[in-house]
Amino acid sequence: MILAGGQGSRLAPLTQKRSKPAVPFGSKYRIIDFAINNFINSGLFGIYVLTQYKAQSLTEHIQRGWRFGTFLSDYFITLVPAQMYRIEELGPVWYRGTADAVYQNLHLLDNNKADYVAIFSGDHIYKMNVEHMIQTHIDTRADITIAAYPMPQEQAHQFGIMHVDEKWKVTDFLEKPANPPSIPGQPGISLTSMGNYIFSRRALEELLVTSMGDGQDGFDFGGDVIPRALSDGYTVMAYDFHKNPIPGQTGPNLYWRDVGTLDAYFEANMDLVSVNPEFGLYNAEWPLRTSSEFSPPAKFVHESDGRKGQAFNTILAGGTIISGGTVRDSVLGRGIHTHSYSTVESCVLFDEVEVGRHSHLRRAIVDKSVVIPPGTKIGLDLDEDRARGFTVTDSGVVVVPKGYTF
Ligand code: ADQ
Ligand code: ADP
Repeated sequence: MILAGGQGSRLAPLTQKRSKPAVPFGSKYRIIDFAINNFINSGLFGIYVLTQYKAQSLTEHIQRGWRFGTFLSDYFITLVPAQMYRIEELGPVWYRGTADAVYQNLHLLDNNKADYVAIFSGDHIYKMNVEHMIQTHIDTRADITIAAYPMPQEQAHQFGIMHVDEKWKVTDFLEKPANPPSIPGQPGISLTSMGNYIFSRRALEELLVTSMGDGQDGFDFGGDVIPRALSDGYTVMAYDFHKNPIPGQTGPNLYWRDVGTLDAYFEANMDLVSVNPEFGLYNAEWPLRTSSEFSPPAKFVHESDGRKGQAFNTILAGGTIISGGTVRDSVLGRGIHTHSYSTVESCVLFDEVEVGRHSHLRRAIVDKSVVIPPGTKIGLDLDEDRARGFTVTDSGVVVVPKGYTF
């Protein structure tokens, strides 16, 4: 099960019309693609995607791009919007939180005779061999296994924090504590929950029925179900993400990003166009699939009068035309058209953005379907950008919302 109902309000305006997992990332991907690829590359082919908030874009992306064969009934990616299956018991409520989203769909487990259930967040950029985590869960005879990522203490207050013993058995779980405690023996480092869980089926059913039934402490895994599992004596293990083996990749698995803020989102995109990215897109043993849409080949146009269409340290997708202008250090989606004498530097352009002649864009994120008129400057005078109603982040990244008209 992939939890994909998150609002992602700190990513606004990119999430004004779509949920966080549907936000484009890295030219042709959507954030949710990384979670789905983790499941598929781990040999897990029965996938439910639980959606709620502004799900239309996500729904269309999954329907268009992610389909298995039609005759193998246990190979599926199925969208599960909130649909009040428990209205008689709960009244007319949507998913009240992450655990409630699963609780309201527990009947799906009966369709699949599942012994173990992987419940993963659809919000993060990373590679993870889920099969290895499941095997570890089985080997340690855990009821619940939580993926764990060590992180500097000062950044950890936005996450669930685990205390573990020497065998990484979880002894305490604190959801977003103001002062995150450090791992015993490793001062300054906290062990954070990645929001990815393996549950043994019996434990999942028992815990959801007791904790969602009273709803005393909320309806989330981090805030409610995991603390209750500990107090009720279930075996909860932490799984060391750094030891997660990815085929075709050597050394510890280090890359996991929440991209929950515009600055984090921007930096993660810029990493992809650095000379040696931390996150590799080109590992043939860990293919990163996404919806394949028809688009013509990308084209670079060099005019005989010397106008060069050129791009450096840039990734771009089909249908893009770089005509007589320069693009550098940028992430371009599908169907971008940049015109002569334009400069695009350190930008993230979503699909169908047109950059007019003599325009200059620097450190900007431009959402889908925006026509930038000739001679426009974005990211050069931040006061002017604010006056136009653009979002300007703490680090000075300018965000132009979807469909903005100048
Ligand atoms: P949060 O970051 O607060 O903490 P949350 O908002 O609960 O995460 O979202 C987790 C996942 O569930 C996301 O993928 C989101 O899209 C999805 N989601 C949220 N609300 C949903 C709903 N009502 N229905 C369906 N899906 C929903 C969690 C944990 C922390 C952990 C961090 C790691 O609670 O302990 O550290 O994730 O990022
Ligand atoms: P994205 O920008 O994420 O690529 P699309 O432009 O493909 O999304 O839109 C996906 C779907 O989302 C559309 O078919 C439409 O139904 C819905 N949608 C997008 N924007 C709006 C809006 N402003 N109001 C209502 N629905 C919208």
